[in-house]
Amino acid sequence: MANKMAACIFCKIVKGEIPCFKLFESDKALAFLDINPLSRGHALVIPKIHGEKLTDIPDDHLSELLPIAKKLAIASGAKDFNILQNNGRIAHQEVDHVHVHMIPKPNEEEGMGIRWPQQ
Ligand code: DGP
Repeated sequence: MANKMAACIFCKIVKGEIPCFKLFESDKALAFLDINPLSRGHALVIPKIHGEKLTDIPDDHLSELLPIAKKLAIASGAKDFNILQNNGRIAHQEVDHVHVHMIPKPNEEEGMGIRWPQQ
């Protein structure tokens, strides 16, 4: 486990060893923009403790993630959005540290109403 944490990209982001565009932080969770966004404002919400899959993280850390994703969805200004959480390679998980995607969808009438300057 110690080796996996040392090599984990998202653990390095939590420790400040790799930069990110931080959107929100609490004692147990961190949210930042996805480096390879599917849309403007695509954000990731992660527990600060390391765990590869949803089943590896205690409930009191998991329970923060969805409310943060909801705050980010509201803050993005997007009317429509996806919340995704992948577990395992067959389920398209690439980074082995639990993360929730918040992916704003373009508004057909107004275009993307995302308020964040980056991307
Ligand atoms: P998934 O397929 O669910 O494991 O998605 C992993 C996401 O993580 C993918 O959309 C790209 C993003 N990602 C990978 N490395 C980094 C990084 O170093 N910084 C940031 N901000 N995002 C990353």
